[in-house]
Order: sequence, then structure tokens, then C-alpha cells
Amino acid sequence: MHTRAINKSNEEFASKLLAGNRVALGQAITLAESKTEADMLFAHELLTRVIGHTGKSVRIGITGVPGVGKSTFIDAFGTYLTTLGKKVAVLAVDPSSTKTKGSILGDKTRMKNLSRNPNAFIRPTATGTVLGGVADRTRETVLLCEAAGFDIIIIETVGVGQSETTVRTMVDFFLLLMLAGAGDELQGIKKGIIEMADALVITKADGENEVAANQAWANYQHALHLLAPASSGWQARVITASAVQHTGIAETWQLIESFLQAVHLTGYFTRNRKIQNQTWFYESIQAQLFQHLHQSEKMKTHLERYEQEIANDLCLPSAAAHQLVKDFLKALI
Ligand SMILES: Nc1nc2c(ncn2[C@@H]2O[C@H](COP(=O)(O)OP(=O)(O)OP(=O)(O)O)[C@@H](O)[C@H]2O)c(=O)[nH]1
Ligand SMILES: [Mg+2]
Repeated sequence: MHTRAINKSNEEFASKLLAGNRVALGQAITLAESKTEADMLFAHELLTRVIGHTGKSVRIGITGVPGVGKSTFIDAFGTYLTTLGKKVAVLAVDPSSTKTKGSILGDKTRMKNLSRNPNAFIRPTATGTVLGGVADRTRETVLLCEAAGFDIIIIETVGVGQSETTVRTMVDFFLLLMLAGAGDELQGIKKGIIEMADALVITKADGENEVAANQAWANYQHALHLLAPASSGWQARVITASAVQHTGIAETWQLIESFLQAVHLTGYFTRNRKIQNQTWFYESIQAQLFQHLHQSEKMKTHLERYEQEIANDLCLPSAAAHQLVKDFLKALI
């Protein structure tokens, strides 16, 4: 989509977005995700206009290995939040991914209730290369959803790679979903992810699985107590939940509310948001510099030459990078 196609002034667009118009929100996200620089600038201008209306939501990251029950949990959890009068946006992110259109559609069908709920908005994040990187775009999408009046933003990511570390830097509360009856390694849970979590939810705690879920609850509760407290001062907790039987859903929200109360009191909430914005700034610089480097025709030949030399063990990667950056800076003058 191009700016021209939208055919309306930025001001009018901004007021539609602030009024919670879903079409405007969808278009704004598409613009932010666009590969065209003009679209990106349009989105930046729009965001600058509405920035005073952002930042008021609760941003929750939800991660877990494929099949752990993320989509089903979010469907139940999000629906519950709407019954409390909240407006819920769900962003599915997978920066490394190659997720096809089919599986994104699959996600929507697994969030059957939420996708039909007028107080919910579900949006998969565009994958592949976009200007400045996917993380940047997701952060902008969060702000756009906030401007459109969403109170809770859920960012879903698959907990097997780099993406959850990135998502951790965008959210206030980080929830790790786990299966009972399998070790962390067996589940493909990377070391360090548990340490990043503010809460663990043992999923599918129903039927035959209930006993194992309770056992896992006790084990993880014990393991968490052995960890040093997080910089937020919050002691991570474990909950068992069944999205099918709707147990552990309200408890999860209560836990998040206690967390919010605690971190607002200590000032950590605001401090953390500020740190996250700094992180965004520096990551964005890095991504944009890299993008410019890649787009430069002149540097392309240099890049290819160094790649060849590295492949043939003719030069040290760090030395090549040093020289390349020097050449790039020289080319800019
Ligand atoms: N018994 C039971 N089954 C569940 C529950 N939650 C999810 N499931 C089932 O587990 C399977 C995977 O659930 P999803 O919600 O799609 O899992 P996911 O983590 O989103 O998976 P990916 O999107 O592939 O990463 C589905 O067949 C669900 O029906 C639950 O609370 N109880
Ligand atoms: Mg899913």
C-alpha cells in the first residue's frame, strides 16, 4: 500500500486512529511495515502526531514452544480481559520466521472467540526484511494500537529462538507457557528464558494431564525460588491453567495486576519503559545503518569481495568488518 492509496491527510488519519477506527489502525500498521521509505516516513509522522496518546496500555509478552497452547491460551485470556471491559490487541511476532500465510490464518482460527470479538484486534506481524527491522515495526505497532485505544497489548512469540529476547525488551510483563511432564531441554526451552519470565503458566492442566501439571507447578515453583530476584524486584510465580476448562485465566490476570501494582509503587515500571525506549533508539540506529550499508551499490561489491575472502579463509571476519565500515564512512563524505 502506498501513501497515495490512502488518500487522506495525515491529520484526518490521526483522528480516525484516535477514535479507534480499525480500518485506519490496520492501514497505519501496514504503512509502518512497508518496505517503501515514503510509507515509513508517513507512519513516523502519524506516530509523532499521536505519541501523546500512547504508552498507557499494559504490554504483555507471551512465549512458549510450538504446540504449548499459546494461541488457545490467548484466546481464553484475551476474551476474559474483554469481559472486564478491556480492549485487547494481539500481535503475533516471529522475527526469524518464515511463517506462511496459511499458518497465520491457522492462528486466527485458533483464536476463534477473540477474532470475532469487537473489543479485540489480532494482527500477525509482517515477516521478512522491512526497513529498520521487524522489532522496530512491532514497537511502532504497539504504539499505534495504544493510540487506537487498546488497553492490553499481547505480543505472542515462539520461544525457541532469538525472538523472545527481543520481545522481552518491548513488554512490561513476560509470560512463559510450559508443558508438564517434559524437561525444559526436551521442550526446546532455551536456558535463560525461564530467568526472563515474570510468570510461568503450565498449560493444558486438565484431564489426564492435571496430575502432571500440578507436579510441574511444584517443581517450577521451587526452581524459581532458587533464582536471584529480577531487577524489577518481582518474584516470578507459577500458575497452572487450562484454556479448555478456563482455569488459571483469571489468576493470570490477577498476578499481572499485583505485578503492576508493585512496579508502579517502586517506580520500576516507568524506569523500565525509559530503558526500553533507549534500547529501541540504539537498535534502530544499528538496523538503519545496516540497511544503508546493504542498499549502497558501491558497498555491495565490497561486501561480496569480503564475503568471498572470508569463505576462502583469506581474511579475518572482524578485520574485514573494520575495513568495510571505514570504507563505508569514507564513501559517505
Ligand atoms: N487439553 C487441552 N488442550 C489444549 C489446551 N490448550 C491448547 N490445547 C491444544 O494444544 C494444541 C496446540 O495449541 P495452540 O494453541 O495452537 O498452540 P501454540 O502454542 O499456539 O502453537 P504454535 O502456534 O504452533 O506455536 C491444540 O491442539 C490445542 O487444542 C488446553 O488448555 N487443554
Ligand atoms: Mg499459535
